Amino acid sequence: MTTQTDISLSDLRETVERLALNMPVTDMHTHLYAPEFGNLLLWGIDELLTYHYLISESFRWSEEEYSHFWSMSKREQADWIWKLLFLDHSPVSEAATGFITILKRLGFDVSSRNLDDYRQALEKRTVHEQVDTVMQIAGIEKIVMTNDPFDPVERLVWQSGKGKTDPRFYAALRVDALLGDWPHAVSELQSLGYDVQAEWTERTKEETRRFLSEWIIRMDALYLAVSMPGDFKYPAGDHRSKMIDEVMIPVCQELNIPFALMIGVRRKVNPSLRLAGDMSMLSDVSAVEALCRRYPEQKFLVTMLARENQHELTVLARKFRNLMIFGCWWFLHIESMVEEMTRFRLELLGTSMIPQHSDCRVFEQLIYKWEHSRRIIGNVLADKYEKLHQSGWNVTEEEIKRDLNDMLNRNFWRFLGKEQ
Ligand code: HDL
Ligand code: ZN
Repeated sequence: MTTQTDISLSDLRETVERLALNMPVTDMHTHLYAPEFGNLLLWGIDELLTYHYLISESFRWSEEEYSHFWSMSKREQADWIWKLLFLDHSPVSEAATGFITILKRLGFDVSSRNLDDYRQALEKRTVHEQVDTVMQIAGIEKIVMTNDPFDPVERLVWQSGKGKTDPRFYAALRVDALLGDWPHAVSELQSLGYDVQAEWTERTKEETRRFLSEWIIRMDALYLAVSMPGDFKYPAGDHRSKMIDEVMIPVCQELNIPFALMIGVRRKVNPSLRLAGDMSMLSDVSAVEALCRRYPEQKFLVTMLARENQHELTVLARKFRNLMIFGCWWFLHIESMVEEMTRFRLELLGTSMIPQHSDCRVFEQLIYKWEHSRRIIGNVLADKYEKLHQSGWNVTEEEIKRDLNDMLNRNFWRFLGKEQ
């Protein structure tokens, strides 16, 4: 029995915060790429400022023509956003404050507000240096990418065999079009040499399963992922239900990987905003319930986008051990929602959930998305430990580390059957 380090009540909160800030993390859903993916890996000041979250927030302050904005260079767009969201108005939104957190943690003089100084400092760095620096600052040990074989640029990287070069980066196969845009998926699959038709024939099912299996194996994908609008109903006898039942679940079971469902996005409600034009919508938790009940041996990673679905989804996770809820997704990745969701998830599930993923698109975002979340997760945990302490249950430093490691790493790897 190792000596457990008792902690006094007065030191408890500081100890939890320190451990929460320093626990290495597996970030199990991001849009980041390993350096081998070239320009798919976004980093640096202009990419950070033109993050789609900041684009939509900027347009609230401007009558600028959307088309004129999109005709600007990346640097001109970044200058426009910097003026509107940082100089003309205080950067108090989560994404704007996040940019300031990044500047600070990269060691820049935030008070100078000199964008060109920040740009010049980063322009002296290589992408490999920046990846190493940012992962070290943010305390990120492993990153799961979002990988799309229908993206011709990305496909080339995999076909060249360079996709799995960096051991810190893992793949997740993302196949929204198979569920949400079948006609497009058919033409893509045909162009890749799969014998599929729009009609739901046995051959088409067999070939679509072959496509998924071959890419999961090529990428060594940790899970199969889809995002869907909140109108997802299951079972429904529609294309989505047939694709899930007759193609996706069989492949996940054959290759023993989880199926990740990200539910509640309504795409392109304002097409002029492009990637920034998506919206959240209420979803039907009973669809997840039906899947978990129908496939008790299949592991489901699930996150939903509407705040209103979160409590019911958390209660559902109490009913199905093959359901692992994860993250505060997208519009929920704001401090107030991370606080609210982490608190009731802990109160309903204990530490048997994955409280956060970053969803980063630009590499340095790891710094703020994780620092803000770590502080909140630590603070909520400290509240719970203090309550235990007052009843005479004194958590030790080793137990705090265990709990944090479960939520920030091991729950994910254990759910994959790949205990780290
Ligand atoms: O579909 C998704 O995975 C979402 O995370 C979208 O990529 C969204 O644009 C996003 O970046 N959210 O954070
Ligand atoms: Zn995402």
